[in-house]
Parts: sequence; C-alpha cells; structure tokens
Amino acid sequence: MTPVDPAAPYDTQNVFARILRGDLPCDKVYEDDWAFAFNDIAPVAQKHVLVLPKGAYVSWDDFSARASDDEIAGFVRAVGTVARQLDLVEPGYRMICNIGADGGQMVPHLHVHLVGGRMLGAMVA
Ligand code: DGP
Repeated sequence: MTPVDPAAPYDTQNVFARILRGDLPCDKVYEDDWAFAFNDIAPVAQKHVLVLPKGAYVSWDDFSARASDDEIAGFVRAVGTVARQLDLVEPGYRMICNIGADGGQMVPHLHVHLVGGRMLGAMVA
C-alpha cells in the first residue's frame, strides 16, 4: 500500500470507503449517525479498534478544515463512546491518528486508532 497524500482528492474506492458502504466485510463494534468503528485487521494489542467519521475525509487536516461543527462534535463524541464501550478508560489506552506519508497513514479515509488492553510501551517516533 502507498502512503497517503493528504492533499489528494478523496478516493471513493479506498478500503474504508468500501467498508462504510458495506461492500467489504468488517468486524463492526460501533455505529451512529457520525461514526463507524471496527476491529483493526492487524491488531497491535488485545484491543485495537479503528473509528472513522462517516463523511468522506482523507485526513485529520481535511476533516478539521471541511467538516461541519456537528460532524466534528459527533465524531469526537463517538470516539469517546467507543473507548468506554471497550472498557479502555479506567486502565488507559492510546489514541493514534496517522496523517500523511511521514505520519504513516496508509488508508486515505480519516481514522483514529484506539489501542489498549495491555500496558503500552513508551511512544516511539
Ligand atoms: P494507518 O496506517 O493509520 O492508515 O492504518 C491503517 C490500519 O487499517 C492498519 O492498522 C490496518 C488496518 N486495515 C487496513 N485494511 C483493513 C481492512 O480491510 N479491514 C480492517 N479491519 N482493517 C484494515
């Protein structure tokens, strides 16, 4: 997979767009009007969930620039709801959003990783 160019137009055929449309299967853990969440296909911890806004946004930059206040509030609240649903809050967890090539983003639809279920190591660059 090629790293994401955050300036590129939204690719409606990207893998997460296809999951959101129901064209590809996923292990869904949460859905509301603004967000959709499913287990990562290659988990790095016991709990590793991806939370996506339903709108077509390439990256956090795209989202924060173009999304409505309702979409932003809905998505941020949904991320918190998923973390609580996964019982991540009390033990703690990590929220990661990779952006663009240097950030290691591989899928060009904004997604937040929620990772937990074990003691995580120090953040490495
Ligand atoms: P990122 O580097 O932030 O773009 O991470 C993309 C994540 O998406 C990576 O952890 C693997 C996951 N992923 C890629 N393709 C699929 C898929 O088809 N299904 C699921 N569940 N996860 C996927």
